[in-house]
Amino acid sequence: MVRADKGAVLVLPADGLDGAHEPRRVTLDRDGLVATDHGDRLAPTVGDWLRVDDAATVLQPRTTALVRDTAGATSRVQALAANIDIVLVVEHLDPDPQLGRIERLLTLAWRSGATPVVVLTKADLVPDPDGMAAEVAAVALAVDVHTVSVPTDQGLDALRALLVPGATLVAVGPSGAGKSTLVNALAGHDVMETGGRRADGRGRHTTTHRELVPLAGGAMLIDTPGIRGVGVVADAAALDTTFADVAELAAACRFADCHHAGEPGCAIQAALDSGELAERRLDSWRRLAKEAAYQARRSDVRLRAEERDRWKKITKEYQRGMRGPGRPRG
Ligand SMILES: Nc1nc2c(ncn2[C@@H]2O[C@H](COP(=O)(O)OP(=O)(O)O)[C@@H](O)[C@H]2O)c(=O)[nH]1
Ligand SMILES: [Mg+2]
Ligand SMILES: [Zn+2]
Repeated sequence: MVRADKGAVLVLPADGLDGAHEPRRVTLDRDGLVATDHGDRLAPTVGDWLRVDDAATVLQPRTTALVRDTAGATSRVQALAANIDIVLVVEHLDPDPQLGRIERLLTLAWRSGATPVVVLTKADLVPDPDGMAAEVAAVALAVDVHTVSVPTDQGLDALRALLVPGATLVAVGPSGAGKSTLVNALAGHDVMETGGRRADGRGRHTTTHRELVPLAGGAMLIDTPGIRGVGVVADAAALDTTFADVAELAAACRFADCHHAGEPGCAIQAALDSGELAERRLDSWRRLAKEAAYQARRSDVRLRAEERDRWKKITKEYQRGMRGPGRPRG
């Protein structure tokens, strides 16, 4: 599916992903859901494959999914993009990149099952982009970090190399980072509106929807609006990957349940003291771990509530069955 469009989604045929085809509308049910082969119903998202025929529209299983936690008393996750191969974590060099935000988006990216790549934009606006990239690389463990500038075409070839036929890339990052500008540069023409002044002078244009852009070479790019304070979906494995250094230290603490708050034999405290681990990095990890734990608890509450509702329904149906259809009571 290419994008959502008021109760419908726009889809392209599998053989029409060359950037030269017009998408067609497929209507959804009233709740905006479609059936899956497993009998449940899900909201389709950008990057999803739908099997469309006269009888039904069926959502195909996802290989990867970028999901975020939605606000609310009980947890629900929302899929931001599906079947992606690479998550471009886009952050500007000017103003200064925010390391905590990059760590948050890397956790989101690792959780998706796709490979994250960090893209630092606006290299033309700072005197030492490489030095800044090295600082970011120090917190983006095992992740490629690219610096780019669209006006000077700097660093873009490294990203073009990722656009192999069939590959799907999604750009995430704060509003104003330059995601849409990057998508346009990689597409070779303007497909997304960017934050520059609008021709009619009515302020800035920012991306408000997620959209899949099929490229002439056979790759696909998904642009997203700036995701504000995205909830990290509980995933200890993703956190351990993003913060492999912290996880490794924690595993070396004397007590397995060490809170790293002054206990004897705390490897994290030792690393802080020696300067091997930055206080900022530890705080960032703590914050995300706390959010993940909170999210996991809410998700438990939701699962229990769903299970209860399911049993209520089954019990009711069973009782109705015992009475028999339409048989008068008493
Ligand atoms: N100097 C410079 N400006 C850029 C670059 N990339 C994007 N911009 C500007 O940054 C602003 C926000 O870009 P936009 O692509 O809309 O950001 P988005 O919200 O992440 O999609 C626009 O005014 C762009 O022209 C870059 O590499 N260099
Ligand atoms: Mg945009
Ligand atoms: Zn410890």
